Amino acid sequence: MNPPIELFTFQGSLFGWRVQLALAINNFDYVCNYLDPVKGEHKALDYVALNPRGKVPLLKHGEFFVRESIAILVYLDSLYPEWQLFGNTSQ
Ligand SMILES: N[C@@H](CCC(=O)N[C@@H](CS)C(=O)NCC(=O)O)C(=O)O
Repeated sequence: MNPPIELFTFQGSLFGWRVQLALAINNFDYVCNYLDPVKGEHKALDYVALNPRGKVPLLKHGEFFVRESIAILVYLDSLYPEWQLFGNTSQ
């Protein structure tokens, strides 16, 4: 996958797991950056520059950023029409 998918999350983040599960189900290659919430790494200036909400998960795909877990799943669906977590129909 070019550019690579990068995920920023915490160890044990339920919202991060949601995204990691979706990535794992389809064997997506991605780089996982674990931030340490105890050290406040999600509030550090370099991270807040990427995600002004100061939260995880954050998906970076090239210069495109998605900052909410469900939105990330929808974005992944849009990248891979052959893989549809949400499906294409109402059934
Ligand atoms: N609705 C957001 C929730 C994200 C969220 O609350 N993440 C938590 C970790 S599970 C977080 O970043 N907490 C740190 C903070 O709020 O300072 C999503 O689904 O992505």
